[in-house]
Amino acid sequence: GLSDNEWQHVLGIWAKVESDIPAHGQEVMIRLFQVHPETQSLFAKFKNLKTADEMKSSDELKKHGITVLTALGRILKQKNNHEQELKPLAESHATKHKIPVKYLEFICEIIVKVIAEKHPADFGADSQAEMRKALELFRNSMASKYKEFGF
Ligand code: 89R
Repeated sequence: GLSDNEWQHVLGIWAKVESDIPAHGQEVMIRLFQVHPETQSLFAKFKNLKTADEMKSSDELKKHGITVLTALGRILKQKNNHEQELKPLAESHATKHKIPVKYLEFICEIIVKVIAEKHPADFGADSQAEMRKALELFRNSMASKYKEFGF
């Protein structure tokens, strides 16, 4: 797990993400689709978006980015006690959307990169390492829930 101090830093950085959730969410989703196009094909509603410009002007994509980062923020704020928030998300992503753990790794890495680009002065190597640790905890919990759901 993370120490109290590490959680404090992680949530301090997350407050910066929350200063503009739509812009961060949009950037994360667009980057995910560009770097890992196989992830875009999982969304019936985004399959038609071809260029970064089309993605940028999609209200649906913007809305989804907000949904994802809001859900992740809620989980991070529970620190090590995220079971209740995490369970329904693990269930839908395992049994309904069928999202491999590998893809969770992709998006977590992209989230770190997007924060680093948007907040270079506040998100140095140590902060990045703390955020990676928090996201790894999230992914590990998702992976173990996935197993419970037989995925
Ligand atoms: C796919 C990661 C993640 C990844 C989908 C992926 C969309 C929160 C992928 C629709 C798909 C497909 C849907 C359905 C979906 O369903 O639980 O409307 N996700 C829905 O047809 C993540 C992460 C978080 C997260 C949510 C929430 C919903 C949702 C909330 C709606 C409610 C529900 C991890 C950061 C594959 C591209 C917090 C990825 F590969 F990146 F890991 N979701 N999603 N997602 Fe998804």
